[in-house]
Amino acid sequence: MTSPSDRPTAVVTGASSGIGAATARALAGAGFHVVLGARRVDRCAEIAREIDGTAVRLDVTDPESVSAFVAAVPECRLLVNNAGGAKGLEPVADADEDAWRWMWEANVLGTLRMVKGLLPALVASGDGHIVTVTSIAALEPYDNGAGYTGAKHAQAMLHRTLRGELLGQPVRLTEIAPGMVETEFSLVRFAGDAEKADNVYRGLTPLTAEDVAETIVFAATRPSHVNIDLIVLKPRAQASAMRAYREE
Ligand code: 8X3
Repeated sequence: MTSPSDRPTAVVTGASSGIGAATARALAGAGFHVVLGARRVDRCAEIAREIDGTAVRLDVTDPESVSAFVAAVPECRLLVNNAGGAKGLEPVADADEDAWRWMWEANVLGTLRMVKGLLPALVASGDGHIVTVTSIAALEPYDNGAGYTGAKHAQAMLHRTLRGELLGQPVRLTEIAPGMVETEFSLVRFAGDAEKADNVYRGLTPLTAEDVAETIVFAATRPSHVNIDLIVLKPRAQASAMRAYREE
């Protein structure tokens, strides 16, 4: 695959919905050729048609899928590590090992695989940029969330380590750490239980996927010498992972 024009190429993982889909649209609006990767490639293809981008199937938990994806993307200026998520919300004493394993695979090893695969192209671009969507769960612990906060802390450490290791290389590194964003995130966390998912955002106005996408575009469109290290964004009604104000 080659870039269909002289637009710089941006890769967005987890691009079939939520923050990933909104970011793909926003980056296209900012002049990027966006390669959308996700397991649900049919949804990516619909968005790709809309924004003149490209859809490629991607499961970041599968090394072979990542290799095939990377082989289809010879040029890359911007990588947005957005794929990931949470499964479950229970005390450590009741932790489900399979859920923890998936969270590690999707958030940590998925990011590792994408970075390793696309780093040569990002360096070769002469002006590369890695944006990793972590979470406020990468900044603080919260009750019942150790599987997810542990994975997000590890993902953030991977990302932040690159900031030192890549010094002298033409690659910027931005971490985006959102709090409550109303997407499929909670539906996935609660295995499709819509009532539990809705309850997370009850009585307050959460961030939208577009709110997060706009911050990513802001970071990605600064001049090349400007590295936005970390953006933390939360709804006005949220002070921390465990403390929010809700209208009854
Ligand atoms: C999502 C935010 O607070 O549910 O990453 O962990 S939180």
